[in-house]
Amino acid sequence: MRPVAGVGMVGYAFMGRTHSQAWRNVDAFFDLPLRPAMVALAGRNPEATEQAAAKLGWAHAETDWKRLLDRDDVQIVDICTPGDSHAEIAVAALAAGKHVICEKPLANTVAEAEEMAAAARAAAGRGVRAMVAFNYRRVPAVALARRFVAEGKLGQIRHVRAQYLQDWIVDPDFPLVWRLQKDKAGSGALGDIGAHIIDTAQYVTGERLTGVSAMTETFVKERPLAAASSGLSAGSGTGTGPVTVDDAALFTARLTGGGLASFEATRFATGRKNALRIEINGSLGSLAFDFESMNELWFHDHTLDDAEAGFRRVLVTEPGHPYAGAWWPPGHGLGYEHAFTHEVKDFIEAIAAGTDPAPSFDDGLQVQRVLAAVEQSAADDSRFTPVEVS
Ligand code: SOE
Repeated sequence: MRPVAGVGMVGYAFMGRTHSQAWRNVDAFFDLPLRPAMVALAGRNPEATEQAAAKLGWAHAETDWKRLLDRDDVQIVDICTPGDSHAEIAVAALAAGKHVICEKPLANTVAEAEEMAAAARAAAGRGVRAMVAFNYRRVPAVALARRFVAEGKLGQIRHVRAQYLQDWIVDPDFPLVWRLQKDKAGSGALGDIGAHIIDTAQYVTGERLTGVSAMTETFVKERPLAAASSGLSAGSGTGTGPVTVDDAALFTARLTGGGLASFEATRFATGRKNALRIEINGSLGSLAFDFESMNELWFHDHTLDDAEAGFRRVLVTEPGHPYAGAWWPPGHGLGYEHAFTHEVKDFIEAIAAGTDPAPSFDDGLQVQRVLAAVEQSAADDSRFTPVEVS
């Protein structure tokens, strides 16, 4: 009989639902050293939490996340709340000896992320593990891109071009949900989706960003107040309120290996729904990925003859591709939800092996530092060189 790892999750909105399906399915598709048990779901509203627990597959509902820390049948705490509560929950859970998986971005500020990373380092000494949930690392094509770079197929990295494009708040009447409020979300498109492309770029290249030059913009500055919200949609209440985060963030960066990178994160790219894109150009070849075609990785081998070279599509559904073999026959493809399943699989394996999972809270802190640098650079107008408009 395998030992059981009891899970307690906080939050049940969009991310809570993705993580719940991951906990529900992971043991059915992967051979795990520990059997995850969906012990309890925590939320503030008793009725809504009970309903969500029943629907999503949790055995119990708790109305205070602190109750999860008192439960002996909970060994893992999964944090799916807005960023303003990540630090408090994660630090308390780690101190209580619970392994922690925390949604991204790790925190709302660098100070909070530093506290969380320090707590994770201390906990690791006691065999307690912490991971930040940058799910796109676990898309098979993205993991394959990392493998290609690590194998040296790209040579020296010269360029990274990363974009995360969405359009769900283009309508100025779309309400002021928590993702548009700085006190809850920390920042806007920057932290919510820019954090993903920063992590993806650092993960795939194996390099770090060493500095940035940035601009951000809030196109719609006032919005209807939100009534009850669910996932990314919400009804409007009465009155309006200020949008306190960026709608779009653009920045350039330098990489540790000497390459140059550009990043664009926006929720105003009409027609683009969830286009996390990355192109990497190296001295020996290039890679390109777009989440809207998430089962494909494009690879150009520059060592080939001119006549043969050129971008070719790798359909990342073969048994030899990362994670893919656990699912369907070649060509049948995976979706958004699978990356979350892969994430908890890797987390459980790291817990059982007594190793630090990746991305660690230190990796999350590094991303948080980049986010803060982008905000600082964007706020500094002296770096913007005006051009006379004729
Ligand atoms: C909203 O922009 C959002 O749900 C992000 O919060 C997620 O991290 C991303 O995966 C999809 O878009």
